[in-house]
Amino acid sequence: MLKLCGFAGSNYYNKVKCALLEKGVPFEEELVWTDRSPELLARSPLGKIPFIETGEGILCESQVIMDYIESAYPERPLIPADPFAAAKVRELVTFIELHLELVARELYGEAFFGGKVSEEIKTRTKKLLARNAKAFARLAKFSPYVAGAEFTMADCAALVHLPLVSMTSKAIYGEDVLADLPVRDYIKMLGERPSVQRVNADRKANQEVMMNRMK
Ligand SMILES: N[C@@H](CCC(=O)N[C@@H](CS)C(=O)NCC(=O)O)C(=O)O
Repeated sequence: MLKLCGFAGSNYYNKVKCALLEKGVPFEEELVWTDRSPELLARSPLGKIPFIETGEGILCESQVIMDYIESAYPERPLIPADPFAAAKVRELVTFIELHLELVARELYGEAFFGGKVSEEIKTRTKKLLARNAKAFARLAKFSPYVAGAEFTMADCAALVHLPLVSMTSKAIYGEDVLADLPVRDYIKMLGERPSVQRVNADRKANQEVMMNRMK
């Protein structure tokens, strides 16, 4: 059986978990914190989570894991069969992660963990986020799913990353960089899915554990 390793407070972990649940792939979870221990680095070369254990070995990088799951378990696909439509879904995932989540990540230290981010980084990130959010608005469909009529792996990504980007920009700049998009209604709609309810419940429980560890 596949083993998903990491912690449920992580957005990248939850993207993979959402896909496994949506597809009905049996899996177990192992709670792994990112402690940079030699044991962790032996399993995940950068000490990042998530990674998965398969019968053939370990895989890291959430999008690689998503693609592996998709080809190893083709039932209940999260990507269209048509090559161009499939590429449009992957384009959205890349766009959300590279141009929104990774940019906002520069600010997480201050937004969520009591740290301080330099004014220089805040100014640079603000410009980038504003530009990238406008570009994302040109790509995203929200009709009703982020890539169009079907639930796809892009929704697994949007579900976990977009609220973080909104929360971060609100915390640091006092305004939601995604305010012009129907993110709130979209996330509410996704919240009706059993997979999303499980992901959210486990995330909340894990976040409490995480906060207690940090005390
Ligand atoms: N590109 C990676 C990003 C994963 C990632 O950033 N994970 C975070 C948790 S949300 C992590 O492991 N952080 C610890 C670290 O960077 O040392 C993926 O898609 O899996």
